[in-house]
Amino acid sequence: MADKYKAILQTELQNNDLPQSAKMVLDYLDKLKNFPLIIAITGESGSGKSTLVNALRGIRNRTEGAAPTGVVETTVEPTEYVHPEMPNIRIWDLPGVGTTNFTADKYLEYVGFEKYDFFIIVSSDRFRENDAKLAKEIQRMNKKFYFVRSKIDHNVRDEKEENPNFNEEDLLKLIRDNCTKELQTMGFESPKVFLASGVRLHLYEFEDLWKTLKEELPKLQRDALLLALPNISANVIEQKKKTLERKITWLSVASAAAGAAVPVPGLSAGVDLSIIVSCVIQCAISLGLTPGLLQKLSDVTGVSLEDLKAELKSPLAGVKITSALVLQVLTRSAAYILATTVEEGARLVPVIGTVVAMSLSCATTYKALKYILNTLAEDTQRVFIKALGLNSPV
Ligand SMILES: Nc1nc2c(ncn2[C@@H]2O[C@H](COP(=O)(O)OP(=O)(O)O)[C@@H](O)[C@H]2O)c(=O)[nH]1
Ligand SMILES: [Mg+2]
Repeated sequence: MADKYKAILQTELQNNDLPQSAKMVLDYLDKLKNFPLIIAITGESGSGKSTLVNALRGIRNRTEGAAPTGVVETTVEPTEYVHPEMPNIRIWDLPGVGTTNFTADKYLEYVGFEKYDFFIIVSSDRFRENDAKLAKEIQRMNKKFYFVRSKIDHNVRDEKEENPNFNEEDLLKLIRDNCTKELQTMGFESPKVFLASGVRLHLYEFEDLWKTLKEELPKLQRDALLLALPNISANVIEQKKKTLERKITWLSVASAAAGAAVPVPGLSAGVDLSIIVSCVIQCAISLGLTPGLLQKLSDVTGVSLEDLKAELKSPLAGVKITSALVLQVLTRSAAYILATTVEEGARLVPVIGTVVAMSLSCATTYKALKYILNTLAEDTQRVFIKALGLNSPV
């Protein structure tokens, strides 16, 4: 949590003004949820810009709501695509630099460069002069840019056809070195190029791009981007879990502080169920476990929805999350936690079934939430492996 908020919150808690503290935390979390991150995807026509826009939004080309893609340039003016689950993340599909007849400075003016947080310049073969001019102009405007060399899956496939014993690492190095050299001759001292495939984000170096963004973006944007990112690796899923864990900690404080007046049967009189429910929903969305997101994953990977669902163990995964369901799972998880925590378990729950009848402490609710998150994250890891297993790399 931002230090400023932390300090104020501490004071509020010391003064024991719980409703005020709850408001603080909720305001902060709201800010996090609504903090805008605006990404521009640019490059030559046909380089794979629109495909990358779709991949970042977790949807397949040519499905409903997807940015139009194809061999013919389809984007003639900047088009905004809102992330389907996180409306604060906006990805702009910009027209191909070469298609507009603008010089780099006029192009940037035309696309309204001020509003973007950073640019991704996509190229599917050589980086062209246009790309370099654009990058320099972006730099001159004090904005950040990243080079992405796309369609690497094609290069790998083509090379494999010609030489089945080829070494993928060698090929990737060759492509990377080539791109770097080109950009160096165009005046970039040590350009960073990320090799990627817009149709298979989990392969190659897309994760490295994300890691770089993580280091360079301000904290609020970093967390927003992480939670919106498709599950491209086990590591990304683990980091999502950690980020959500931090949110749970703060939401528990808020829930405990705000909930005093909203007692729910089975739950501590001091816990606000609506805050807990929205927290669980947010976890399911970020981890890609809502029915809609599982369907999209099935569309993107070609693995059937049934096969993906077979990997789910949490009763909150792949279903519509309601307050009643959350309460049920929460109390069941709490019973499990209390029963497996020797000291607490022995003292507090002689018979597991009675836990529903009694009130859960805020601390137990917090632990139960973390337990729920763990189970959801484990489901996500299994679904991720399943989704990749049948859709093996080229
Ligand atoms: N195999 C593969 N095809 C891609 C990739 N990126 C784009 N394409 C295909 O290349 C064509 C042009 O892509 P598009 O996203 O429309 O390019 P844009 O003009 O830069 O927006 C489309 O047919 C895409 O399906 C990629 O990384 N791998
Ligand atoms: Mg396009």
